[in-house]
Amino acid sequence: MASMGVTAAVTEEQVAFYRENGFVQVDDVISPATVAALRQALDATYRDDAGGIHTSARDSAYAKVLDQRVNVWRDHPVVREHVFDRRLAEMARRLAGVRAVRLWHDQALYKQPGDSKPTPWHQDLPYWPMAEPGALSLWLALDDVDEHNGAMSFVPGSRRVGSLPGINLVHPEDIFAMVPGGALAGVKPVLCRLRAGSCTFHDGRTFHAAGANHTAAPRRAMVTIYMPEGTTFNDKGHIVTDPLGLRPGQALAGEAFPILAEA
Ligand SMILES: O=C(O)CCC(=O)C(=O)O
Repeated sequence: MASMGVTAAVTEEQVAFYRENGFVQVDDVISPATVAALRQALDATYRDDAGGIHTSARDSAYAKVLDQRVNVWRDHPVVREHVFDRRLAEMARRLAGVRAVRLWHDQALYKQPGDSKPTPWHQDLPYWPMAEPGALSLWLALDDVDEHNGAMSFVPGSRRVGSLPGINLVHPEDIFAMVPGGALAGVKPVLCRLRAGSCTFHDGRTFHAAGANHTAAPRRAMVTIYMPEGTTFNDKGHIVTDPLGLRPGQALAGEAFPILAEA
């Protein structure tokens, strides 16, 4: 795939920003040609209902929040090439400050036009069967995103409150009401408007949300989730680990969770 005009690495400033705030925006990480190739691959996957695990029926309440397909890399070489991109994984490794990162899973996240619903404020780690924190997501915009079509917002520093109960994404609880001692009172969320080909990284404990898609076109995002090497299974049920028969305390490792970057 073409790689002209793309950001090669995160800067020291971006690493420092991520460490302080738990998220960071990195512009132009993939080329327009790669954006086009990923759009084509994912649009075909959605159109043909083939590729990755489709997590909900198309007409379900959840699909109005997120029309999600998990681990598309297993079925689509173009997506695999993107997910296995060492340069992107190296950015994640440096932000996390670890020796190596493995793939947890990828996910295509479409907000379909029509009766689109916002993604409520939540953390990701409570949904993941991981005993340790540190996993982070690369949320890649495949369309320009802003407040009209589901751009993401993040609460700076919110990962410091730790891992709270998982939020129901269809009938959401108020996550801010769960924060001990009102620790985030007065902290303003940051909306990240992105051009297609730009991305954000966020820690699994960082509070984030996205508006509904009020436009006539899908909002297409491709997410790669990295976890520090050595992250262990905590026995929580999850679509990715349920078929694997893992024991609590066992490292999430091996073919299902390949190493994507190491120092
Ligand atoms: O794309 C969205 O609207 C939400 C994405 C999200 O919550 C995530 O990537 O963790």
